[in-house]
Amino acid sequence: MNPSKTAIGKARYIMIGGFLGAGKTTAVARLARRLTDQGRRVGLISNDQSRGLVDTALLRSKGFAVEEIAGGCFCCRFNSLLEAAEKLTKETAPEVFVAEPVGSCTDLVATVSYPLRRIYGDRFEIAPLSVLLDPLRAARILGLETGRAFSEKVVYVYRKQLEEADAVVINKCDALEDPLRERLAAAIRDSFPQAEVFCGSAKEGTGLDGWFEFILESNGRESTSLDLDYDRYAEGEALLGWLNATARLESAAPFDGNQLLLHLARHIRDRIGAEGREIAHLKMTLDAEDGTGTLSVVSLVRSDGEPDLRESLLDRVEGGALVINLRAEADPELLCDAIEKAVASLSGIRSTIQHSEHFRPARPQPVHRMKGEAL
Ligand SMILES: Nc1nc2c(ncn2[C@@H]2O[C@H](COP(=O)(O)OP(=O)(O)O)[C@@H](O)[C@H]2O)c(=O)[nH]1
Ligand SMILES: [Mg+2]
Repeated sequence: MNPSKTAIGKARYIMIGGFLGAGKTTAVARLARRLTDQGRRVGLISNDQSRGLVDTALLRSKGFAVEEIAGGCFCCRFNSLLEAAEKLTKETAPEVFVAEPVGSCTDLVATVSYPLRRIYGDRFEIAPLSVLLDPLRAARILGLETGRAFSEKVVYVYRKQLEEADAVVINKCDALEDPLRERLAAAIRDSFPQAEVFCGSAKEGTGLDGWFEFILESNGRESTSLDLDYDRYAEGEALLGWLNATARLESAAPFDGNQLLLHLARHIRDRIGAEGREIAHLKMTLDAEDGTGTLSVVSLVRSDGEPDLRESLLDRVEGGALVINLRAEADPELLCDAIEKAVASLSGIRSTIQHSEHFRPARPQPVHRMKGEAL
């Protein structure tokens, strides 16, 4: 990477998109670590439809400067995005911003990249838009594999994300057989020929160099104009139920916080799976608040998957703060019920839910929407 490619006084703005559970936050952390190790200043921006984000807690626990935009996606909270960048600039003067949009969001080029470049081009240098994907999810959606999938309107949003990507990153290659990776890459090149295709593992930090070079050195295309039906987009997004909750756990006897999160994840999965509903991403953190800054973090990205313990607490704990973010193609009431029953199933642990909200995302109403310029 050549730092001199960033124009003096301008910060590079990199957006890493992709559907829920694709590995965006893992990739953001990986890129931020790479840049930090090179002595470059980085500011991260997380985003969600509501507050109390696992992603923000996870990225902060790694020591990065993070601003969170809650209550709507970047396109609908465009001014909050600018404020977040300003706040980070005051605190740490980042040379590179890395932003993670909401995983059910699309039309980011028209509503975020173009407005940033055309109105605030003196402050930001806009990188190509990346869209990460989970290979098994993508293989099911593109018809390469059978298995549980989302309904057609959710798939519409998923495909639109890929249609506007400058770079498609087939993530999780560490857990992927070569033949499927090749079939997937060929299907993506065929269906989304505008995109550069990369394969790598954000989790292991392997195979990412070509992609990082692309987003750190190239500029996004100016010609993309996504043909998007906002009614279908809104309907697809609203099929996803959303739940964010926080709870306080207390126990007289020390317990294993990592096992507790895995137990909760399986309980929630089984309840939602029993209704034939598909989980997009369930993620939870347990912060023992013991001053060490370590967290237990568990994710689950399918109703027929196994929960992944991605960060662990080393010692047994006597309590702590539990954060739950659940997104699934299901009635939000079902999500709420699944969470309450899972928390109630914890034996010997007193739990108090402190904050809980569940809803369907509202229709996206972007602040700006700009067309690509004809080549
Ligand atoms: N095997 C594997 N798992 C990954 C990789 N990247 C992310 N994950 C896992 O995928 C799940 C979702 O990751 P996350 O970064 O939160 O996805 P996001 O919703 O797109 O931000 C977590 O369990 C991660 O540990 C990868 O490269 N390989
Ligand atoms: Mg994330």
